[in-house]
Amino acid sequence: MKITDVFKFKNMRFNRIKILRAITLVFLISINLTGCSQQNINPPAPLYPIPTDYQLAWHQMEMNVFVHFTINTFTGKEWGFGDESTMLFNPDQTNVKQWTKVFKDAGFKGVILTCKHHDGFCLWPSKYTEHSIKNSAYKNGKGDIVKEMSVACKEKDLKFGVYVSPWDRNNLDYGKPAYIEYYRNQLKELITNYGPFFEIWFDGANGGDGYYGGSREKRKIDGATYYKWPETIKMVQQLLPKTIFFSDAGPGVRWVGNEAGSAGETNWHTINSDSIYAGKSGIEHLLNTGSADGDKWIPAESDVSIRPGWFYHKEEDSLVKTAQQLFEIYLNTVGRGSTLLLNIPPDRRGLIHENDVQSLIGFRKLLDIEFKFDLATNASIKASTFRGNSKLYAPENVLDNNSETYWASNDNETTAIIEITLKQASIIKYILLQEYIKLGQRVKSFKVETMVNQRWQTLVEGTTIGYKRILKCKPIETNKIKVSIIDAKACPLISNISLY
Ligand code: FUL
Repeated sequence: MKITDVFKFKNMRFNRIKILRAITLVFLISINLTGCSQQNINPPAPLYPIPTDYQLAWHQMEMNVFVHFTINTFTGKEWGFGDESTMLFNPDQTNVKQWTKVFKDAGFKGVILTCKHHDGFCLWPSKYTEHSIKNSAYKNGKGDIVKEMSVACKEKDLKFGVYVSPWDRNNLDYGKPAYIEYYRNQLKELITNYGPFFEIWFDGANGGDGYYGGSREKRKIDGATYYKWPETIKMVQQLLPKTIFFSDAGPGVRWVGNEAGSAGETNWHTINSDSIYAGKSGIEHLLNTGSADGDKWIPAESDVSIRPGWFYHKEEDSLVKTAQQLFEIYLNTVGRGSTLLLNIPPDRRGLIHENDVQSLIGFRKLLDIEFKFDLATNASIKASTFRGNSKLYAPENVLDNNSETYWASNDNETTAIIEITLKQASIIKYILLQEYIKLGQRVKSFKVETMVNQRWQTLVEGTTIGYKRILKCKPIETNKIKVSIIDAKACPLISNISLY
């Protein structure tokens, strides 16, 4: 071999090493540090129906307050007949700032005020009726509770919504087409003077009899057709495009089917809307669970009162739900993917009663103690699969405290296992799971296991997860948790797992 050949050979070897290095570099770049592929993986397709932006914002509110306040507060009734003297309404120490402080301190995000209950009395000086606050003793007829509340909510950064009872036992025209005009005028009046509202409550109740401008008779309406809801909703939507409409049938959110603060353990945010309407009886179970094959996104709202009645009654002062009872309600509503609408009625002074305040302070304390520290923070996590091995869908996303990121499986996979290993063994009492519902609700069945003496033991089992699921378990010390998705409508997307 000539000396020049030796150099050529050496150069060839050198070039080969360079090429090899370059290939290795490209390979290393193509995988990230956690071993995930960086390739462009298609995101999961939405599984319709999916929530609108404002329904999503409503889910995220989680806890709102209902405020029932009217002449009933002064007569001791729950359903006023409609013939009560307007002068009876006189909450002479009213301080709505006390209400909003109590609500805000307890962690509520929005307030829905009964501007008009079934007795027809209006808490604002409506120009369409004399049966209102303008003819009451309150501030000599110069008061306006709806105004006061809309201002106080804004000051405390609470969203404001209204309840306007369709059933009106005072109005002469109730049951006739003219009343629908009256009702719509009142809605417009409220929206123009006090809007925007995050939610409007259309109550389906109708007990028949009433004062009705003096006729004192029974008036039954056909709940499916009388109110002409589609047109009323269209009218409101033109003025307030982002308002959530509550009724048994939505279209924004649905009634949960009971007033006990109990959402379905199986709770689909979807339901078939053509089979339901506000006030339809016999559909309570359906409303409670929703349906997996529902064609509309109409999630459940759980309305329940802190007291036995919706309105304040002195004899119920000792019957205010305790902090522990409120906490259980929280687990059975928010913990089952529903929004809690807790009624906290002002008393005859126009203040939230001391007993209610004490319960709410205790409730807040319990929430803060029980959910103080997420034990899954800094844990390590792995999954049996993740979408295209892409970092975008890696299991780490469920621990990153970011509701916009999520773990996902591949399209054809509807079962999967996620395993979390804590830095050190800790006592676990609650498991919190959240689906990435922006792309639809998917999980039909899951279980959570824990490692005890080197063996997996089932801790809890469930059906739906949805926006949020909190499962209480027997306190157990462990450093390993396994979440198995057993069945799903399409590839599951989990945005959060927390352990407390
Ligand atoms: C029901 C009404 O009849 C009650 O009085 C209360 O307002 C509750 C929230 O809805 O349908």
